[in-house]
Amino acid sequence: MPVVPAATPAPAIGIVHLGLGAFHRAHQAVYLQRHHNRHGQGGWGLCSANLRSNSALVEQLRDQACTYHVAEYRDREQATLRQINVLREALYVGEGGQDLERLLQRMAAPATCIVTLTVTEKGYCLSPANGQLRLDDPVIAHDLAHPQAPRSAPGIVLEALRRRRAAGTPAFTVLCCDNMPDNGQRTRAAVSGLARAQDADLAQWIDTQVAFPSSMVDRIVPAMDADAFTHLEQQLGCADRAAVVCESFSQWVIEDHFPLGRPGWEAEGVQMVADVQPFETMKLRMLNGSHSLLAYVGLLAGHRTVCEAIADPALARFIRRYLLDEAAPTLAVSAGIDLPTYANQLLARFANDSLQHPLRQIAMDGSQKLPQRWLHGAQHLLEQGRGIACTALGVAAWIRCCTQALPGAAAPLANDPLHATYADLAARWQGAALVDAFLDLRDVFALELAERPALRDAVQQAYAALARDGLPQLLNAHA
Ligand code: CS2
Repeated sequence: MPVVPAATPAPAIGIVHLGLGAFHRAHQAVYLQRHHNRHGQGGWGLCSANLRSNSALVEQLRDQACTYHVAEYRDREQATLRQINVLREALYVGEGGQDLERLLQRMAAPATCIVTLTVTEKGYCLSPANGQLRLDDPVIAHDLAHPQAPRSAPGIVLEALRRRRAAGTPAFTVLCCDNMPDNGQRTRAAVSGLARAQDADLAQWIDTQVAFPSSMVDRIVPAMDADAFTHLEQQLGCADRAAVVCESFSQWVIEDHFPLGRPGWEAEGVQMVADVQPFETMKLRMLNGSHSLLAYVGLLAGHRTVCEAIADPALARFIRRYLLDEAAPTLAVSAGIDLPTYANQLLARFANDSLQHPLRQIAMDGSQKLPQRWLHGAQHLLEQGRGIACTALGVAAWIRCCTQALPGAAAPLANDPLHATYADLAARWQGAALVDAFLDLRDVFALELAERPALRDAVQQAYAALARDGLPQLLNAHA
């Protein structure tokens, strides 16, 4: 199998990243590595911080001088193993972490030109339905009380910007790489919303001085588990406990607004554009929308992974129908891409069985994901007088997964910021009343959508049909 070695010496740090997880290591770091390998001297190195409870990964990386491997699988037979050395420093600022001051110093340093983020949707502490900062979020409340010892991603960015302003250092550019609509604007809303609640002058400086370009990121990167490490060792002879496995496909579209400069990403295939929105909406509704649909419906059907679920012919037909009838028609501008071809490529990517991508990983945090993946599109379809049968079945399946034990498991899904609320609703209601209570969750279903009888009817019907007829019959009806 081809191995792509890393050019030495490693580059100096110019980018600080928040959210040192598998996706960052297999996406942004790979683009920077390719850039560094091409240019040798003068590349851009990374200092990356983990904000959640993964101190073990940070320790592992430190033990191996922050170098690691990325295994890119085209299919079972063809993989490329890439050596990464652009990661220069790994920090841990989650619970019990000691590196916050180090991180803030790095972010405030004049050599840092860009701060990038992959902290997942919930890491911005915004209401998923309207994108406003949740001042009642406990982490935000903490950061308001202790602005110089922040815990949230927006709080950390804000404190670093405060230090730069105080030192007369120009602001870094903030580049969000999470799957949110208008992700640059949402990140700005989080950071400047927090600033406004503390210091009007600082908020004003942020509004005028800080660039928040949007970006669309795409690469399927399952979380690593014991099986994945074993597989990597047996198949590729790579015994690296900080390695990541991913598909060979990768896409990155970025709004070109970097006042302090940026890597020459375009040479590595990054699309630098004036407006990311068409790409972002397409990816959120087509890829992520069908991923979530596959996750909830696939879990109810008793499947474990994406490749297993898409190998089920009834599910594959259902997902294709969603893509072509309920996602593609909502995309006014198709980003210059032929949507039926894009849909076929997605189905082929999902079928890549060299990746074991757990449906549960995609199903987590549904409250944070559903608005941009399904509901904005559903609103559009209903405005056009079109049907939303696939989306409605998705919502019904999501409610089931959040409130009833899954096939082969003892309990419902539990990984969502609204988990306690779901449990409470499930204890009080059932059937149509439970569905109504879910549709009344204002952080998920915006009032404008929730008030539409066509939405409520479609979800109620799908939920009742699931209980009455069962999933196989429903999926057949969609064929
Ligand atoms: C997935 C994404 O976990 C999820 O919710 O839909 O992580 C997906 O794999 C990536 O966005 C692909 O680019």
